[in-house]
Amino acid sequence: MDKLIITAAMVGAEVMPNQQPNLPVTPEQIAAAAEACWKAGASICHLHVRTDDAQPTQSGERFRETIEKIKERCDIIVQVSTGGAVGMSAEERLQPVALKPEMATLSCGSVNFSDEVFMNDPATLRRFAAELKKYGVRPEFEIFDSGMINNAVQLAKEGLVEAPFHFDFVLGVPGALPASAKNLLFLVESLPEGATWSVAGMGRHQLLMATLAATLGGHVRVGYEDNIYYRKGELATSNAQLVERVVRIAKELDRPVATPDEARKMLGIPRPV
Ligand code: KMH
Ligand code: ZN
Repeated sequence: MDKLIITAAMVGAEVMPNQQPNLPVTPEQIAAAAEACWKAGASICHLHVRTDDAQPTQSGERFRETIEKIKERCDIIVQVSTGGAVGMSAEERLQPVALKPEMATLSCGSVNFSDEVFMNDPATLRRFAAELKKYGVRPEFEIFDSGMINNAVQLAKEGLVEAPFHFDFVLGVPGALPASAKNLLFLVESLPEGATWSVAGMGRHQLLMATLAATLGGHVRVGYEDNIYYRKGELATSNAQLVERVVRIAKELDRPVATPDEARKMLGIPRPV
């Protein structure tokens, strides 16, 4: 098995400080959280940013400031979100891509998202893929439901994305594919040859999905974006606490954890100069 890549999704666009008081909000808080997750064993941070009053924003300036602060502290791979928050326009969502981060997400289809719809029609997918290609940014395909794998394969057929392909299964969003072992296995078996994958389980599913991925040779995403609890009724004290638990599980499974440079190699990301 490859070494285990752990992604820390520390902020997201939905969780608010009144739900998780330790949610990092300012660029300084987010950078400190990224460093703590990196120290704990994360090699990628999946990045959303917020305004000072904790509202989700895709402001290029806010991303630039946050990424600079992260890079002052550690060499973790920065993966910007192009998903942003439900309802944002494509222009808004694409702003951080022009900063040429090492990675960005590419959501592979429209999906019900709690009581709303996260819109990613075919034209949007092509546009986002072309924009990532233009700036030399490696995509991570976000898969909320099984048909989305095929949408990613279609982008490859059209030459809009290039191998090696990395998928992230986001399982357990209300309205999308539930987080279960059966669904995860089906998704893994549906991937194109040679693709790597991680799983982000929502809420209480985060721990089980992470453990399954570590066991099956996949990779793991944890953090407040997807889950604010350490266990039932007990809020996690930090994003790093959630990373630390995955590292302990990996250790017990005899699966070494990848450094950022090892993850870059696996994902086809050139080492930053
Ligand atoms: N906030 C979700 C609507 C991504 O980061 O690319 C979309 C999302 C996916 O979080
Ligand atoms: Zn996200």
